[in-house]
Amino acid sequence: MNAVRTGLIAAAMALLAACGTSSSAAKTEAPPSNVAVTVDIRTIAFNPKSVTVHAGQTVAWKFDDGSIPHNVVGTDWRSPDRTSGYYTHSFTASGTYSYRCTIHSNMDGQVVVTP
Ligand SMILES: [Cu+2]
Repeated sequence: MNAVRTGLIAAAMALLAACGTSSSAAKTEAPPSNVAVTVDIRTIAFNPKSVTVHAGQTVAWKFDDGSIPHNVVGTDWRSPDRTSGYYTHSFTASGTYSYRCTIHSNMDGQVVVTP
């Protein structure tokens, strides 16, 4: 009886430890708040290649291409080279903003900002 109870407590504690680990990992990977659109960076491409948001909104890029590093470079903004996590940029004025990854020559995308 005591052995069963001890076993159950150990199992419960292991479960709690596992939950704690996974929830902190999930927090690290959680998308930033107040994001209108998320662009997935995968297979050496921006997916989708073109997104449309309203002025004042924020776009997030999710680095999701295994060990291949990428960056997001616009005319006056740029992310670090990364293999994981998120980068965000807010667009305040209407227009079409082209951007690219400077590591891969054919890797580009655009953000269309409408009023
Ligand atoms: Cu790239």
